[in-house]
Amino acid sequence: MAQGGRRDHMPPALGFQIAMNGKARIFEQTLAQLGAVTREAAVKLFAGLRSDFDRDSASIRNQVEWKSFRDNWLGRKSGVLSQITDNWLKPAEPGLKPVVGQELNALRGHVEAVLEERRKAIEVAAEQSALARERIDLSFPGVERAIGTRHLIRQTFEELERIFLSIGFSVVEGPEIETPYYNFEALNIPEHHPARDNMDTFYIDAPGKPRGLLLRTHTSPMQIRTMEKQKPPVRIVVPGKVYRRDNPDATHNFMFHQIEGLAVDTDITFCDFKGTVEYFVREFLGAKVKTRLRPSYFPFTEPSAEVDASCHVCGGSGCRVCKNSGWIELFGAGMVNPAVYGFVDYDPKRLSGFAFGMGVDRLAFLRYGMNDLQVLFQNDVRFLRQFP
Ligand code: 2U9
Repeated sequence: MAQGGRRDHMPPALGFQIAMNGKARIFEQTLAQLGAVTREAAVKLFAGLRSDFDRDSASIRNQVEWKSFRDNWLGRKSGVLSQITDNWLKPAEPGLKPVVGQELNALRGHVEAVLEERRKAIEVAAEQSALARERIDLSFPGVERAIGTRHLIRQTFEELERIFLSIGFSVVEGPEIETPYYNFEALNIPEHHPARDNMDTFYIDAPGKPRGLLLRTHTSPMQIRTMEKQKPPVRIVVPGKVYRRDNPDATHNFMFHQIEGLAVDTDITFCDFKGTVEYFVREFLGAKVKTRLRPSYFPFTEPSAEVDASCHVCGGSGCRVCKNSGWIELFGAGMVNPAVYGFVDYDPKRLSGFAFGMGVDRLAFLRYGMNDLQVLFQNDVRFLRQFP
């Protein structure tokens, strides 16, 4: 398709690859100018146009090209067929007019029919390729959404709660921000009591509270609140977060988790206390584990005890976990100090009870043989995935 040759350089589908005579396209000239003075010559010109049309229409690829091609052939002002009407038919010699008219009508019918055929073919092809593109492959594997697992601390809480629920305790929860009264005084820890030393915490200025508020150092305030509201018998466990001013290391943190328990009734004895503690230890660490009580001190219990369990790793013969003692310190407990009843309007002559408090992080730490408490708070999935 050399320039100045028989074809111009327009893309074929635009429909201008039509025979030229000198400079002008043939339909821009009259038949006389083209030297077509006989029927045969006119018929031959139409045949040439038709074959140009057929060739170019075959190369239309999409709807945009089709529209442009249609306008070039059927456009009302400058379409090929309009120009043939103006330049060939209208000025034709009277003797040629009928044949030019017939040929023109035949060409128009052909052009319209082929264009319609091409339009449908392009539409079908476009639909098919859209279908292929948008086809949904039902055999394709679905998107797997990881829903996560419960944190080891949450799992341990649930295990502890299950054990105490099974022997008639209820679970209650309370606020993490407390008043100094509920956190200390009502628990028989007056100001300047040495027990406050290891319960230093975070204080919050609050309007109307000259002594401020604090982050609770144990969940015990909730036992006081429960006894204030509820008459005995009381059998509750209180799980939750507690805070102390501590520097984080492998065995300490400024926030940790506790579950505390309280049972108060008219005839609760040290025997009930011991039996409950032993039942719990066996449920939590295994039927073979033995329990030992050592004397201790807490302002809110009297007498107080540390509860030890025979080492669940070596069975009591001595190992690294129990530091060769055969025993592991589990938690603190005791009979409720009668002084506490005075703060909640319970009658200390008629009532007795026991209480205990355990660090949940420490229990998980012991049970799973961990060596660093901090992994519980870092949320590294390599750790979390070990406890599905
Ligand atoms: C009331 C009466 C008594 C709760 C108790 C302990 C012993 C205890 C510590 C264990 C490790 C706290 O997490 S820890 O640091 N707790 O040893 N707690 S008796 O006694 C109460 C509580 C509330 C009204």
